[in-house]
Amino acid sequence: MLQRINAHYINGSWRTVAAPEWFTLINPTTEEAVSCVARADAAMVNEAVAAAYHAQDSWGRLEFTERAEYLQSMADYLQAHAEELTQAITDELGCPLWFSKMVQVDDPIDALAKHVGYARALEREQQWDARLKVRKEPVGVCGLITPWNYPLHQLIAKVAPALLAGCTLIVKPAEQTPRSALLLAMAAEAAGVPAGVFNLVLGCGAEIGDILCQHPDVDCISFTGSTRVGRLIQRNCADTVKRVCLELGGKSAFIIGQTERLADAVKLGVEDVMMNSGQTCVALTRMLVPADRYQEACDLAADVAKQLVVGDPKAEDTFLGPVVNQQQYQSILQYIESGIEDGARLIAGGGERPAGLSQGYYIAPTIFADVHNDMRIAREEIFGPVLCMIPYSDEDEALRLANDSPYGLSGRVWADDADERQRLAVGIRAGLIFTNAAEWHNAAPFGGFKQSGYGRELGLAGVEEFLELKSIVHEEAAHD
Ligand code: TXE
Repeated sequence: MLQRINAHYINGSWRTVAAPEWFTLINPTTEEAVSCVARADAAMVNEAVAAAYHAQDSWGRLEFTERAEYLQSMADYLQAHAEELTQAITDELGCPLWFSKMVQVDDPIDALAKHVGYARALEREQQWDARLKVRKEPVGVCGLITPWNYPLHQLIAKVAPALLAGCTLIVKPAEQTPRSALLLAMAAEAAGVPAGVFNLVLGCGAEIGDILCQHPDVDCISFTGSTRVGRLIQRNCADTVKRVCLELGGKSAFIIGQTERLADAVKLGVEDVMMNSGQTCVALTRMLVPADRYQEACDLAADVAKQLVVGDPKAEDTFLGPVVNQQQYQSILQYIESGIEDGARLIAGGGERPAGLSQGYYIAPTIFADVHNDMRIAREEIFGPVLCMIPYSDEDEALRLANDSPYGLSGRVWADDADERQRLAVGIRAGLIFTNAAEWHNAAPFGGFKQSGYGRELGLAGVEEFLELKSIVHEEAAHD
């Protein structure tokens, strides 16, 4: 029995489309259709924009600390529904339950709660000198378009700073993963966020995206997704001169320098790429290793990959579930094929469904050795569990290879010596660099250099993306 989802949250109430077109959600583990989602029509999207437009003034006038209280209530609601969120994300995306809980749910709730703390650091108005006051005001009505790979995280990274800044929203989540967005709308409703401030429309990216990008009453589009769609959005927003924030793809490098802990570094690098079945924009998909330790690193990497358990996302020991859908599955298999044709050497995996799995979009952890940085597998974002091992001769070459990419989203450097780590971290042109075994930081401003996009999410910088500066210059010494 297919579950039918016909729910859009507009102007503070739940709405259905009268005669909807539906899209079907397939569970990537079973390949069975599990639900149908009604697509919002143009009239409904326009209504959502009108609601956001009318709610803007009064929401924007609240103090940061007043809006932060709503965020805290939303975080509390999500925390109370963490179990439901975890289950929903695993069903839609196929990632293991433990990963859903830790990374897909607990982490974004923590990021949302961190925004409550930023309110105190944001001052509405600053007096620069006797004549000049500079105010921070919300950008206005924002269209937030998010992808499926970290569904709740991607939403929170935009919704939390935009609401805190005083913007009103039309949220358009990925077609594949609507349920965390529905729960987030319920959180806004339960928190008493005023009508029109948070609007949610489910539907087709191109259709809704075009309306939002071209609408004269929408002031800003914040998008996370493919570089292809990011370019389209940028063009589409040109006529109405919107503020645009783009968080796009990556092909990040992990430079391993001089270390006595090569095995630890390689294990971390392999697991980083394989988690979420490689569907992570910051995945370290190119491992750069000193030439004199290349063979050793390849052997270690292949061993780690072969030990990672691929299978049922509900089983406790599973490290990788399936990839999200048939389209991604085919695309990843084609990339693996192209790597073989270009002369790279498979040392683990290779695409075939691992033994014992008869259905589901599973791909075994795959590692290529003898990769040249100009091969397609080293240049394009595969968005699957595929790692390229690349040797380098000295530090300059390591940095040249790391930076020889159209992308610049993230990177990691590993070295025993602090100076070497610092030189490598500073040398990589990317927005987020980890050193040694450092973990994700929910307050670190996150975003890309080069074709990985522009704008930042998370941290105070993420809130600034949704603020305008207004300078008020007085004739003489400012009063009051
Ligand atoms: O992304 P899309 P897809 C990359 C990754 C992946 C590839 C394709 O390489 O293999 O993109 O994934 C909405 N106007 N990333 O096809 O199409 C769409 O509905 C406005 C990297 O899923 O970019 C969804 O909400 N919006 C990435 C969102 O855009 C449009 C995460 C992303 O979909 C639109 C995901 C349009 N014309 C994929 N067309 C990352 N940076 O983390 C679609 N959308």
